[in-house]
Amino acid sequence: MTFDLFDSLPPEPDDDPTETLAPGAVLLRRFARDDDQALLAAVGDVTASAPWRHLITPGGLRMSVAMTNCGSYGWVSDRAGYRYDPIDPDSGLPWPSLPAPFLSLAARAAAAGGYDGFVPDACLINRYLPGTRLSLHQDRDEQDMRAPIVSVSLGLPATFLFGGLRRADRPARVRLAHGDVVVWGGPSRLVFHGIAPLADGDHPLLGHERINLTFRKAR
Ligand code: MD3
Ligand code: FE
Repeated sequence: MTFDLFDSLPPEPDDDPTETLAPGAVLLRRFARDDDQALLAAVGDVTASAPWRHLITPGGLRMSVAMTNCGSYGWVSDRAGYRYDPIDPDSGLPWPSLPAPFLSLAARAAAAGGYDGFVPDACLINRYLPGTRLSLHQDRDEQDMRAPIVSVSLGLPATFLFGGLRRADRPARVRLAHGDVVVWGGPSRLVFHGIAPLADGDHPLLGHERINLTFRKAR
């Protein structure tokens, strides 16, 4: 007998904006649409203080995703490893604080996904251009795995790769479009996941870019 995250899910209509992808993983389609301009203005404020950068993996490879952070902690990677750091290593200053529209959206989305009282202390912001990819990984640098991660997709659509609890589990493919929010908690908190190489396109607000926000409780 093998345990399969995708077993025993009831079928749901495709136009339902709320879809359970797996136990603990809830897709809220277009949930952030009405907030897109406020969210993107706040991303601009954050990147004015903490500019986009390409982190180096512990193995010495430059990530194709450009990243920055806001909140009390930022996720960083370098030759020494992965960690949450209260200081932006590029500036030597604390990361910009979480903008009000970020906190509001994260709390509303988490509640809609079944997590009341979610207060993130970190937001990793990822920027994709055509061809950018994010290889299969787990998010396991956070202290409290009972807290969910809330992700917000903006701009060009992406193919999200949604695997299982083992790296070798073959990932399902889920399209994430502008304004889509996913709440990842419970049994889905430690699944392997990634983003397939971004296809080119032209988004009315973001042109050739995709931006992803992930709200986390790091400590
Ligand atoms: C499932 N970001 O920042 S968002 C990441 O689109 C990350 O930039 C991707 O993976 C992106 O770590 C995917 C969806 C996502 C984010 C975090 C998760 C799915 C997750 C954590 C646990 C399980
Ligand atoms: Fe991740």
